[in-house]
Amino acid sequence: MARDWYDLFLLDGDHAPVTQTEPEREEGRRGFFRRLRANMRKTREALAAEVQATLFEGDLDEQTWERLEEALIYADVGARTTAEVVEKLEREAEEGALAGGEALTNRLAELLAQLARTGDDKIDLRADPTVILVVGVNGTGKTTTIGKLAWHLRNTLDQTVVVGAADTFRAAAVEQLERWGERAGVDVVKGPEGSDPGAVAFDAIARGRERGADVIIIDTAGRLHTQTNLMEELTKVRRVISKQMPDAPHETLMTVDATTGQNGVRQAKLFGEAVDVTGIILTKLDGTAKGGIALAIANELSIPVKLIGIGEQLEDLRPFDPDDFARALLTA
Ligand SMILES: Nc1nc2c(ncn2[C@@H]2O[C@H](COP(=O)(O)OP(=O)(O)OP(=O)(O)O)[C@@H](O)[C@H]2O)c(=O)[nH]1
Ligand SMILES: [Mg+2]
Repeated sequence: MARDWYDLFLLDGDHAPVTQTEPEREEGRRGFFRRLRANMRKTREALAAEVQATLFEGDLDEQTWERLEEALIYADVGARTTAEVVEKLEREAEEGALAGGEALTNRLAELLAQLARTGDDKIDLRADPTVILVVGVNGTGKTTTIGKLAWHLRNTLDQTVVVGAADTFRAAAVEQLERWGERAGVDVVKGPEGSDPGAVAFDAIARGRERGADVIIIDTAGRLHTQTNLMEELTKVRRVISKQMPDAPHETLMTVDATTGQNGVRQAKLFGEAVDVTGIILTKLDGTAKGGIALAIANELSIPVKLIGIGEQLEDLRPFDPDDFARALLTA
């Protein structure tokens, strides 16, 4: 069943944060899945209908597998991932291991999830404090995601959070983060407009340490992976952080907008080279019929997808669970 927040974060023994009973957690997980299915409606309607039509009707022949491949590629599952999965499914079907549309659909979901699963998809919060740097292309959802993440850390896991507004490019960016800070009940550290983003990151970490914060999250200005000078600026922010705290940033999370499709894979590669991205947050999955991109990214990059955004509400940021995700896309 779905991963919840307690499954995503690794916390040390002093924080025994699970305040819910097992049945409450189960209920929460079921709720997660229902909402995931509902919000992924666009992809599900496009993909599940086609998969059902292909796997439930008529004989399995060459055309079946071609049509299935087309449907998966249309949903942006990616050519490589699609080919791997369909080939396996075809082989297993020929061996007679899978009888009927339902068995085939379930197995397809399983195979997709297997490819998308990486061993290392937790967020380790055991460092004291843990520093999380958030990067990504303009408008991909960095600031709102930080707001939601801070809210969950504080309200679900009882963590003390300080957020650094190192997007010093626009005054509106700092105000946006401050509004989120108020909503989440966390401190926001800012500098004057146009100040050096590295200096703000430095101050945020200093303040976080002073206050005994558990987690410090640094927001950065959006930039294109092709803007060399801005990518260098990001490398510098990262360097300032590591100088101040040797193992930091403990996580560098990158937001990727799912509606940009395969371009997101390219963005992630280049950001990864500049700042050693340790996890992807795939946003706006609710707004696309091409939600298969989550599976392509998870399989084709060696960077795990840790969180997904499936809408604009607080509950719409959640841990990524490949099994649930594949099932939510394929079952009508
Ligand atoms: N539908 C939907 N909208 C989202 C999601 N995540 C973020 N958004 C919206 O995307 C828009 C941009 O989000 P921001 O958080 O400002 O993006 P940003 O990366 O900080 O942008 P810059 O700082 O300008 O680079 C906002 O309107 C968000 O509400 C999501 O998962 N689903
Ligand atoms: Mg922003």
